Amino acid sequence: MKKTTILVSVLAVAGLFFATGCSKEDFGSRMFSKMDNNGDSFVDKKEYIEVSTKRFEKVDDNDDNKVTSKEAFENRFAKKMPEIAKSLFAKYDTNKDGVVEKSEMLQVSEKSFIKTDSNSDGKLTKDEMKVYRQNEMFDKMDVNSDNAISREEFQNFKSPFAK
Ligand SMILES: [Ca+2]
Ligand SMILES: [Ca+2]
Ligand SMILES: [Ca+2]
Ligand SMILES: [Ca+2]
Repeated sequence: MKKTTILVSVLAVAGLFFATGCSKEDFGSRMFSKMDNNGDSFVDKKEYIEVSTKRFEKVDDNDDNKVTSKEAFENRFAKKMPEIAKSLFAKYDTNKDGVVEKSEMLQVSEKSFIKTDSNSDGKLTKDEMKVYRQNEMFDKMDVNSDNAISREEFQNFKSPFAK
């Protein structure tokens, strides 16, 4: 169950980068530098949560701090990757009422930060992110194991958690 949470949040970030296909190294470092806002080579909890918040605000079309299923599925990302959007929505909607409130999103993000911070020092290094995000999910998606994810592999990837 915990693994599911991590993988799903990985998928969200990965979606930003795989649209055009990229190498394994690229994937890790681009994601990391995107999250490391102040460039100190650590991603702290604030930075981590900021990324989730920005994503949330982007999807929350009418700015009421709630993401309805309509908002969640009628955007470019969801149309391109409906399976991922579905898993994400289910993951964030912790009370299963069909709406993701900002407080739910923050809770889930905080949990996944704690899980990724394997030495519990409150900061994520590139390596910690690598272990948790890059490998787990990259290997799942890299169907032919050539260490690169093609656009096709990305598009064919079906979340094992979607019904
Ligand atoms: Ca930082
Ligand atoms: Ca809304
Ligand atoms: Ca909810
Ligand atoms: Ca750490």
